Amino acid sequence: MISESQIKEYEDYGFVAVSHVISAGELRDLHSVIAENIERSRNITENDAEFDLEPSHSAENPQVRRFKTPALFSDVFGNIMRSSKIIDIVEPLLGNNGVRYRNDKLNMKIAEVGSPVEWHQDICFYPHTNDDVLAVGIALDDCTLENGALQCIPGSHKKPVLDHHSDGYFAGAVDPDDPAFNIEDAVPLIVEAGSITVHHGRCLHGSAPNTSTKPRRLWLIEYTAADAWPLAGVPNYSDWQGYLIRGSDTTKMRVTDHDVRIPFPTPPTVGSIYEIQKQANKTVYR
Ligand SMILES: O=C(O)CCC(=O)C(=O)O
Repeated sequence: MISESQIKEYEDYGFVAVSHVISAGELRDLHSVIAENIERSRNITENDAEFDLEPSHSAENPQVRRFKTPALFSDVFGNIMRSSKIIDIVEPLLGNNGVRYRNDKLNMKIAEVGSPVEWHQDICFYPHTNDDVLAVGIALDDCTLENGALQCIPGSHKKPVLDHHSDGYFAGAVDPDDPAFNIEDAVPLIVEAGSITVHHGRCLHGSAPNTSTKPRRLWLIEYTAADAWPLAGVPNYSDWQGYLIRGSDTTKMRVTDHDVRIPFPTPPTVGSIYEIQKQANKTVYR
């Protein structure tokens, strides 16, 4: 459950952490699905529908940077994605307008290797008719500054959305020299394994490389209000209906006035966020 003061924190800052949501048994099950999939990744040499690989990945030393949509590939992940304990937290944060799953990904941040994620606002990747869009981060390891904890800028969700284009292409990252971006304002979300974080789709966030000897696995699940429609269209309407988790299905769209640019034209390096951000001219971590 989420308390009134945590809801207020989310509204004021654009992010909130909730402790002890995932049990030790669930963590064990999630870790064991991950271990099986890392074994499977030994046969993979290129990014595909399930795996995004670190540049140093090999069959001998498998290094998966991201598992794509584990909630759709694994019941262990899928059951948690749909569980009441997560949806009860998310529902009020989406304004009690229903809850729809959008996408999920498990960012692995391997010890001493894990790639950074440049600063961005998620809604720029998938603008919707309203901005009741958020991401839940389920900490599968303790998240620390050294292993690349997610960092957020408080209040950024209430400010104008920043430019995420470079050289005329969508680059999925803000220019660190943008006068509206100040990394000094960043707050690291230091949480224990089993805790969750929630950040608003407009919240500016990023994370540094993992320089520690411990992994930082963060499973991010994106949810939207049931009446938020993706401006890029719905690729498969029956999947879309199946992704409604709470509330009633509707073909009505709620439109609010917001200022997001469409993420086109796509850059030549299209793919996951790590590939898209290669398009950015200036970055914080590279
Ligand atoms: O894994 C992280 O630290 C952040 C990931 C993120 O923001 C994203 O994948 O959109």
